[in-house]
Amino acid sequence: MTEGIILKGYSGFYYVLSGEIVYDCALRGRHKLTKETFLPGDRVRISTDGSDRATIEEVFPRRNRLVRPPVANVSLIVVVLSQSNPKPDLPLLDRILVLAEEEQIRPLIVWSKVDVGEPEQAAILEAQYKNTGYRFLKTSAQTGEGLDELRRELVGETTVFAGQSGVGKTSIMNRFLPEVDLKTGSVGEKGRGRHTTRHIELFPFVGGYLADTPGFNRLYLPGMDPARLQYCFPEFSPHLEDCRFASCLHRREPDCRVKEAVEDGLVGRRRYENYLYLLQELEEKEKTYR
Ligand SMILES: Nc1nc2c(ncn2[C@@H]2O[C@H](COP(=O)(O)OP(=O)(O)OP(=O)(O)O)[C@@H](O)[C@H]2O)c(=O)[nH]1
Ligand SMILES: [Mg+2]
Ligand SMILES: [Zn+2]
Repeated sequence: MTEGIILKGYSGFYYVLSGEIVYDCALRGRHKLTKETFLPGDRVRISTDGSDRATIEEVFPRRNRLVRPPVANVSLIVVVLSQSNPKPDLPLLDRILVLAEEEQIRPLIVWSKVDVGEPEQAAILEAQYKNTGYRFLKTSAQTGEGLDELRRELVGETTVFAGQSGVGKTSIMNRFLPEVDLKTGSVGEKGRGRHTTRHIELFPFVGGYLADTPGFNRLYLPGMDPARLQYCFPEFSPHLEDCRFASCLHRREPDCRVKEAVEDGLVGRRRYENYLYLLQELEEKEKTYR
């Protein structure tokens, strides 16, 4: 018996890394019957017969799981925003950040393509995130700028690269894993550059793992209590206790300290507007399911 991590699954079989060896694994009978799916990132116990084939005997409890991409035990989400083309989609970024907060995954925001973009525009957008505590890094897969700094952030982490299609997620990963040579696309070209990345696989890297994600331009929040949304905006937290009403959702209630913080420039206005938008979306979802 030995322990390992699922790197990739394919029609009922799994590649499991244990030590230096990648085992080709089938499931033990009872796991085949339960419809539960195992994901890249799952920690497992396997039995081997001395060859490179093995059987998954047991799956350990997960710390978390993402639906998109389907990966378990994620500790870091690198959200990639292009400083050039495609234009940064802040509502999408905020959705990913809310998801990360909900799943207790540390987010790191990476500006890509800084060799071609406009730093002034990036700085304006970044100002929206003051007092969030989120870190921003600048990178270019073209020139290599910022990649050493990014690599240091990835040590020991199970990292998912997320963000719009065409921002350069796969290009960054290829700089880190040149031997893998993942397929990249080009922005704007018909049929290419859009969702070039399809398969989910974890790649060992600096003591942790990296997963690429097919770009998405739409992301729905999971069903969550609308009252929890405020806690997914870290820059709100110093103000939440001081609103007049304990039940304040920071919308039209009087004496709302969050709204004051927006007026005082302590909370980014676009962040606040995205909060209101997501709040409404969650409330509508609640109505439909009730
Ligand atoms: N100038 C410049 N172009 C880049 C950079 N990184 C990526 N690109 C280009 O941007 C395009 C898209 O890059 P990808 O790495 O495929 O983007 P992606 O985020 O993986 O896209 P999806 O897989 O569709 O989600 C390609 O044409 C890349 O050559 C960069 O740092 N600088
Ligand atoms: Mg890609
Ligand atoms: Zn309030």
